[in-house]
Amino acid sequence: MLTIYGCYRSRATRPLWLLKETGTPFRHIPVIQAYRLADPVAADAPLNTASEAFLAINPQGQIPVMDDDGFLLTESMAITLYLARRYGGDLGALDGMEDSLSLQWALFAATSIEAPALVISYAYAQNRATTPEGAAEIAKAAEQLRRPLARLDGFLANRTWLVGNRFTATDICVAECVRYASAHSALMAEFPNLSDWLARCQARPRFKAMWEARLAEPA
Ligand SMILES: N[C@@H](CCC(=O)N[C@@H](CS)C(=O)NCC(=O)O)C(=O)O
Repeated sequence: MLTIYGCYRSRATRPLWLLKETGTPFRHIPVIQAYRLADPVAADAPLNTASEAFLAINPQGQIPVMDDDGFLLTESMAITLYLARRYGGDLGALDGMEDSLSLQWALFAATSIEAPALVISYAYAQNRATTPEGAAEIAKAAEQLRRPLARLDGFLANRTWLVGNRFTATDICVAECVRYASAHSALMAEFPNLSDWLARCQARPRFKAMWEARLAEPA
C-alpha cells in the first residue's frame, strides 16, 4: 500500500500532483502543519506535524512523508522523483543521465529558488507586499532569484521541458518552487521563457485537479 502523509496546502503538492499524473492508487492522510493550529496537542486536534502518531513516522515533524509498502521517504522532491521512477513510466528518468539531470534541477530548485521564492509567496499571501517591510523583503528575494531564474529562462529558450524533451517529475519539482515567486508578476515578466514554461506546466489537467483539491482544503 502506498501512503502519502501531508495536506495539499504544503510541499506535498509535489508528490500529489505527480500521483494525479500517474493515476496510481494511494492512501492520502492529510496531516496538517502544527503551526496552523491553536493547540496542536489538544485531544481533539486533527492529525498534525506535532501529533505523537505522526512523530512516530517522521521524528522531524514535517510533511510530506511517503510510505510505500514499508519503504519510508521524506523530502518532497526525493518522494516525487522516486514515485515517478517507480510508477510514472516516462514521467521518471529513463537512464542514468536523465536521473542525474533530474537531481541537478531538483537540487538547484531546492537550494537556489525555494527559500527566496517562499519569502515572496508569504509576503503576498499575508497582504504585506505594499508595506515598507514587505516591499523590502520582496525586493531582496527578487534580487536573490534573478540569477537562478535567468539560468532557467536561458535553458528554456529553445526547450519545452527540463529533461528528455517531455514533461517529467523534474518539471513538477521545479515548477512548484517557481510558483512561489509567481505572485511577483513584474519579476516573472523579466523571464518570458520561464513564464511560458510555468504556464505550460500549470495548464496540465492534473495540475488543475491538484490545485482544486488544494483550494478545497481549509486555508
Ligand atoms: N525540505 C522539506 C521541507 C518540508 C517542510 O518544511 N514541510 C513543511 C510544510 S510545507 C512542514 O511540515 N512544516 C511544519 C513544521 O515544520 O513544523 C521537503 O521538501 O519535504
